[in-house]
Amino acid sequence: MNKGLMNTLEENHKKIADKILNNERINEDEALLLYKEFDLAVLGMLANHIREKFNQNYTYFNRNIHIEPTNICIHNCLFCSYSRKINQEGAWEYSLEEIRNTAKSYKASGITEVHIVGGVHPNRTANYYAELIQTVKNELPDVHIKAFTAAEIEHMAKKEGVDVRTALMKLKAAGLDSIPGGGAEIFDEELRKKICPDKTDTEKWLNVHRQAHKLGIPSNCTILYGHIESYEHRVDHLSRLRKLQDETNGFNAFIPLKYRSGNNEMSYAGEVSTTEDLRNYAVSRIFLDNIPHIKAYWPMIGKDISVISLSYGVDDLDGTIQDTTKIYTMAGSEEQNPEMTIDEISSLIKDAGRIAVERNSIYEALNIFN
Ligand code: V47
Ligand code: SF4
Repeated sequence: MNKGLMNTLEENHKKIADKILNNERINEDEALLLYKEFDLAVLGMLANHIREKFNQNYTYFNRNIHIEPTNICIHNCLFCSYSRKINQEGAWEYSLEEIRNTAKSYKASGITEVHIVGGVHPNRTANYYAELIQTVKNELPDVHIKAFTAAEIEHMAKKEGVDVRTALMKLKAAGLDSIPGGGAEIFDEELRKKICPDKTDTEKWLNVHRQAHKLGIPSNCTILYGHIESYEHRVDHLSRLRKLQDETNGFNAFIPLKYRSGNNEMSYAGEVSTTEDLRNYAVSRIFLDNIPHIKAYWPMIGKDISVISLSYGVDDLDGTIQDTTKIYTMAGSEEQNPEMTIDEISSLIKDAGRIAVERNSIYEALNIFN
């Protein structure tokens, strides 16, 4: 780290910076100070130190598509712009045949991952979703299937009348390879009641991921930030994730999801600034010293901020997407048709001074773009 910059730090800030540079774990109080008192330039340098310890100068992406089987959802998350009730205008529900045809249309496309997430449908069981996975896998046998948030898994197990572990085993037998990080929102129980009152609770979310990791199914994790939470809430959230990772080591990536305020019941909260996004990426990178990757999900945050985030701890930009997801389009993201070619995504990364690496879903390098 830049010596001149280090010399300008106050004594207690210097102690924390030294700890980070010596690769020592920081505690919750220290993380709070990072959020509240540290200069963004200092945070960037500290986060970059950890980022390069884990991932050198590499920045990862993959070739992926999303399938969103339905937006019909039993829950009522106030930040959601996407869900509908049965028969409500704007609701969709694809049949297995339609999903088969979608998968078929990507046979020769070079994609390596299908990300499948939708609303928590009132009637769908674990057996139905196992069939859905099998349907996609039959068409795309070599493609990694990352599917279903903990909220969907919890509900499909209940509908099937089985426990979460049994549901996960059924999904795995059908071809599930990993689980995405959605549904975590914010773990603080009081705040969770305010923004997603009837959603899968914190302990259940953590338990789905714990059970998955124990079965050898890796997963991602997220936070929904930039609404009505405080820095204390964010640190508590990160801390619960770090604890679970100490126990299971099953998380591949952490994805901070910025609250987007378009067309939902929390629009009054507005959106946080770009500086706040960068601060959040940096503190997450520093605090989560046991999760190898920090992802900027570009359809949510936009291409421009994603590229800047590579200097604030981020080492992964998700994928090419091919205009297959609507969650953030409906919440007012600037990326209304999220799609990037390999050329475009690798050039963005190279322009930021990083080495672009096309990865598979478990972060093995497939192609390096120098
Ligand atoms: O759980 C919903 C979030 C999540 C809004 O694991 C919103 O690789 C911001 O988890 N503003 C689903 N966020 C998406 C998700 C995800 C996305 C990309 C990659 C991965 C991965 C996971 O979207 C939900 C919720 O937290 N969300 N509405 C909104 N208005
Ligand atoms: Fe349903 Fe997910 Fe939207 Fe919540 S965020 S209402 S669980 S689709």
